[in-house]
Amino acid sequence: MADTKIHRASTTAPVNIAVIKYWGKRDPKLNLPTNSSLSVTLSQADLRTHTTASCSASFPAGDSLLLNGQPQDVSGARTQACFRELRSLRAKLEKQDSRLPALSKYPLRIVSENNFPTAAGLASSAAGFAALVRAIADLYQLRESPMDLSLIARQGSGSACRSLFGGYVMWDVGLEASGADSKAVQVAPAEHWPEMQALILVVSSAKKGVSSTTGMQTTVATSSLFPARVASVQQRMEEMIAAVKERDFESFGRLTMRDSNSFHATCLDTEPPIFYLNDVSRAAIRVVEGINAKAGKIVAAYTFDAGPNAVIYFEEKNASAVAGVFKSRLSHLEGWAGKGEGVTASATE
Ligand code: 2P0
Repeated sequence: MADTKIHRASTTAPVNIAVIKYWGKRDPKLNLPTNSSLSVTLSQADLRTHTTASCSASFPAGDSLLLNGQPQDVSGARTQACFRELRSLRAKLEKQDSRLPALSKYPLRIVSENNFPTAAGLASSAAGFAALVRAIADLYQLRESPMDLSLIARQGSGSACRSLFGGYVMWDVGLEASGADSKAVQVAPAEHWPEMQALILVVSSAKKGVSSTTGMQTTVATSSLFPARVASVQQRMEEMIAAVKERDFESFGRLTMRDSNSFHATCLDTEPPIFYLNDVSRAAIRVVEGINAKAGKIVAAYTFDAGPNAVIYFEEKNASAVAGVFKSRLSHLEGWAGKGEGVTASATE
């Protein structure tokens, strides 16, 4: 009898915010980076993508994807690469066991919801592709590990490979031209550093002006500062891993802020220049500088992705000195007052 059943699996994936940034591809087709990166996974209670993948022989031909209720184009090379790799792993299982339904041949229907602004520099593509890959892998009952799946998610969006794990996650630059070793690994689980918190200042939920993909390609092609950044990032990576392992917040914070500034410096050095930070972002930097000066040490660390929103890391014991000060200082600024909102996320889970 024909299989007309609807097969379905649902999952969620968290947002990750890099403290050592990915910016630059050595292979744009395979999303192979120019340097390793490291991120902190945010709590899914606050920021996450929820995705349901279904497939059925009874669906009309063609794969589809709905994001926040809007149909998305799935014909792009990145989405296609994810679908192709996952189908091929499922087809292998079906070949080994002929009793399995031929899900690899059925049209896929993906439905995703973000509980945060899409494409506003809040790593939406990271959680989005990670959830898409995991939902289809679950639907297909694949046995691949999160590390194996990270190789697939990376092809959807580079930073997505880091959203398949909780805690502190490194994406290894890898050496191979095939990309087979450019995967994500967990450096430490969330429980390792439960004191870590993140305050997210949503300065603007508008879609960003220059997409990360275009921006980083232009930086690689035109910035003379960029090679210096790549040359220094590996050393910073090693120091960051040590800081996480030792729960050394001062080193973690110093390296986080240095790396964010180095990344935005290469953006400004790009032709034409890319401005992700705005006046509210710069005000947030000054507030962090003030908090740290008052404490006499680094108790708060800012980082900015491809947009003006700030993520401030701090330890729970300094919550009132950091989150409290932010709320009182920034509330008078235009762009923050009214539409600005702060989300305090437990940094990891
Ligand atoms: C990061 N960003 O490490 C850096 C910091 C933005 C600034 O990863 O082209 O959306 O899809 O591989 O992953 C954003 O880049 O780029 C990003 P693609 P992606 O989080």
